[in-house]
Amino acid sequence: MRVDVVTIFPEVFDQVLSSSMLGIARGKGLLEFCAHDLRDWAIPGVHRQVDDAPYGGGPGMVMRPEPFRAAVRAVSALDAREPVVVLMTPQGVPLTQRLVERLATSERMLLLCGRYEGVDERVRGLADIEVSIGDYVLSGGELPAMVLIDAVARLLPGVLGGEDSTAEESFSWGLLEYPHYTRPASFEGEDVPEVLLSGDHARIRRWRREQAIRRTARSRPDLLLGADLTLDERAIADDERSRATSRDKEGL
Ligand code: JFE
Repeated sequence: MRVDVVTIFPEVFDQVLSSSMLGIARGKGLLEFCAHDLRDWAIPGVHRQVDDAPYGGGPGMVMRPEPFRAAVRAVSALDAREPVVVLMTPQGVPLTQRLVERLATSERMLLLCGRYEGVDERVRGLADIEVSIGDYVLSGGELPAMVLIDAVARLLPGVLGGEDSTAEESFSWGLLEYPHYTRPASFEGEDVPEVLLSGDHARIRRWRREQAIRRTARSRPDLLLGADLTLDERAIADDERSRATSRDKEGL
């Protein structure tokens, strides 16, 4: 996959994208990445301006549409593949694993990062999709773009076992992960659950599934609406919810 980013801070990507998994993916040629400076397409003048005051008044600055328009044209033309153009914004659709999986099947992405109070409304027309990484306001689109690249890159075939995870993931789809343990078997009085040392793989599988359901019921009950649970598993989830309710009543 090829990923291009348009930003006024291209240098912040280089460090993150050369480290760890992303660096290895690039080294293997599975991920091509290029960050472009939006100011290369700034309004001509000494200040290389990319922003201006908002029409209608109000605080802060808004990013002008012309540099983004010119950048999308020029960067798109650097490769024959047609990119999926993604605008990072708090007003976008939420980034979910399902959306990450869909984006991972594309050959090319072009990510647009704003700053200041955001972008002129006409920049939205350049994008195929607007994506938010969560309901909090960051100072620009660069961190969201890095989050998106990381989430997509680890799914690319050959990157980090980007294929063989399917069996385990379908087992727990829509649930939080079960608890993991490694050595030592006993740590400051906390022991690894006996079941994991038993060698009884059917029992381990049942225990992990139950733990995943209980965790999800505790921290993310909203996810249970979309999860495929048996009647017995629904009962486990309800049990965990009633424990939460009695904790609440006791003020804990
Ligand atoms: C930009 C900003 C004031 C935004 C209400 C460009 N998930 C997510 N959180 N924050 C962003 C994305 C994000 C993305 C792009 C951005 C924030 N800002 C800052 C300032 C109001 C804003 O929108 C500018």
